[in-house]
Amino acid sequence: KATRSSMHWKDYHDLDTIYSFMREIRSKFPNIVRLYTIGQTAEGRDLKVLRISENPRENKKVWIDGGIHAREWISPATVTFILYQLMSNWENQPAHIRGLTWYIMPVMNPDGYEYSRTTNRLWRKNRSPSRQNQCFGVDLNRNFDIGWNGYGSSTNPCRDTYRGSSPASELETKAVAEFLAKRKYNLESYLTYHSYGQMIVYPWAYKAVKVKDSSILQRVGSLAAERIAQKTGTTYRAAVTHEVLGIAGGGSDDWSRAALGVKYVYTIELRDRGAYGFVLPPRYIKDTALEGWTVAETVAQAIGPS
Ligand code: ING
Ligand code: ZN
Repeated sequence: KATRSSMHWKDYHDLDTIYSFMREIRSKFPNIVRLYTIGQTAEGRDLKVLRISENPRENKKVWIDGGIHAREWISPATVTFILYQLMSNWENQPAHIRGLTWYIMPVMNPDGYEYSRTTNRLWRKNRSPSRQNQCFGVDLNRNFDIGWNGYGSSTNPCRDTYRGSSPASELETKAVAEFLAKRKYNLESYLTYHSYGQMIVYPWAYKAVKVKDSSILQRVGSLAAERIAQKTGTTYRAAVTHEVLGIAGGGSDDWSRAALGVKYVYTIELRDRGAYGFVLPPRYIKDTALEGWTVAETVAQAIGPS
């Protein structure tokens, strides 16, 4: 069982190590794991998604992504940890976990992630060049085709929240949106990991309106927060996005609800609350990743067996 792996959660990893880990998982579980390349970035890197499923035709589906924002390194670390939690003990997972189809994309913004690792630690966007001026990058979490109207986003390519030249103008956005649109049948949950703030938030972000099912989303989010507090002692808050983070259009979470009708839609803002902010020291990875896993587990349980 104990295969040697280059992966661990004592430090952050580059894209190659994360992609090797994904290939390793696929070769260890060839019958239930599929590795997709769903597109390429402006700089030519692959966009990779793993599917874990014992019954892709029938199972309810959960999508998990990380690394939409380059500098939020704890997010890919958490999503790879979720993958590890699932696969290190797959045979003993409860029915509500084994009975789901899991789509896992640890790094939605590989160009930005590598740029943050090598050049500018606090880079947020992708790295596509602007046609308007000398600036680079679009905020992928302002680029989805929902409420793409300027609230909480910028028309200026030099800004951190630049929304792009049009909805889904970016290769990353397009690849994810097309992949998911084809698989929206039975897609029960969309989970996207960010940092920081220690919050579990749900739609809407693009308008100050309550989403249908908001009481269920609040209940399941609060339950996840309670379990996190029990496990690691960290306080997370479950809330509506627009109430705690303000209005912002073009988010992937809102898009999954509006365009695909996904029910359990959450953006998870991992640690911390600002002491280290995006530059969370590696000693906090394990517990923070466990908090992220706890949210996924709680949502899986809420969905129930297929
Ligand atoms: N937070 C999110 C951001 O994109 C968010 C908050 C979620 C905004 C959903 C809009 C929609 O700004 C971080 N930390 O990136
Ligand atoms: Zn983010």
